[in-house]
Amino acid sequence: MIKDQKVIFSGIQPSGRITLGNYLGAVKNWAPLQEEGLCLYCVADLHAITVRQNPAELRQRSLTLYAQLLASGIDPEKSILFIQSHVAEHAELAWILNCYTMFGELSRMTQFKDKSAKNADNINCGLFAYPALMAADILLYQTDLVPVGVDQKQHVELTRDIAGRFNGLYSETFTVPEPLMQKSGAKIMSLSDPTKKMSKSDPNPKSYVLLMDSPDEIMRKFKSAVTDSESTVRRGEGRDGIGNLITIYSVAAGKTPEEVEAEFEGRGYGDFKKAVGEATVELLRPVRERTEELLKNKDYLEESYKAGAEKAARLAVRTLDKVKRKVGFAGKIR
Ligand code: AQP
Repeated sequence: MIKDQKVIFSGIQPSGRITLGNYLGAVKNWAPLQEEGLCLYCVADLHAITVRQNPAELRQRSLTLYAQLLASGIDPEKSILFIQSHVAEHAELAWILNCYTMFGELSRMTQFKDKSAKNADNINCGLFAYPALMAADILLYQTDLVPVGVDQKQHVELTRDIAGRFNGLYSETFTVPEPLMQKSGAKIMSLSDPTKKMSKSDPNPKSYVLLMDSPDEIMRKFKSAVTDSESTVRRGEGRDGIGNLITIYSVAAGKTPEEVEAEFEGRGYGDFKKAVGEATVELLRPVRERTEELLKNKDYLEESYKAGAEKAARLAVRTLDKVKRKVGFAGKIR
């Protein structure tokens, strides 16, 4: 495909309600990228069912997430914003790429190991093959850049290997993408166990701050965030909890971690936690309020996701047809 601009793709799963980690590590950075190239962003519902979901909740969370992405500044006139299951080419290319992805490669994926430990009664093939679907998501659009948090870097690297393997076998077919990570906020840790990342599917609600949490809830969650027995606001070995709060405050308030340490020199954890809470409340307030407004306008949301799916499918079909021809599927139907 001849491209006159960079293609940027990313997705987010409606596997829970989105957290401050998802926002700082990924979504917050998506709107500014609209000035850098053609952006495609999706609500990754096909990925979400790799873990058992309640159907009514999944449906509701997908729509809320779609509204949150709009509220975070993604402009459907500039970008292509859609729901993954509305574009059938994702599942179709994923099947083909499954056949070019090795069992050993998938077995090494950290997310698979973590999630199969957490869902021991449901280690399904979809959970195992998740990275091949993610490769399909990215490669369908000839993506150059994939903005992700640190936890997804390994999957983007596997996507690069799959693209390279396919290109090597059948000649240049896919653009080989690069991960794009933020310098700060790429991995926000759990508030109840700061050695683990903050995750929307964590069963402990005290471990995360949600985008839709009220100011009171946010303040309460930071107040009870796990820190340590010291009292200085400084990063350091074994100080994961305080280091995490410094990262959150520095991104929310637009300061460097060094500036944050200097600001809180000689002040206690109580003061600092209050400041982190307040900065987060102000950061999230406009997104929450705009989301609430958008959710009242179901017709607008429906119109927007339908238009997004149509635009995405027009691009996806081009790559998928090329792939089918290259692997040797007979005939031409469009
Ligand atoms: N704690 C985090 N810090 C920074 N970035 C994060 N991301 C996720 N958690 C953090 C980034 O958010 C984007 C969307 O993630 P996803 O929904 O595709 O899946 P995930 O990475 O598995 O996120 P969760 O919240 O942990 O979901 P569950 O609990 O369902 O597994 C990605 O760019 C991710 O890097």
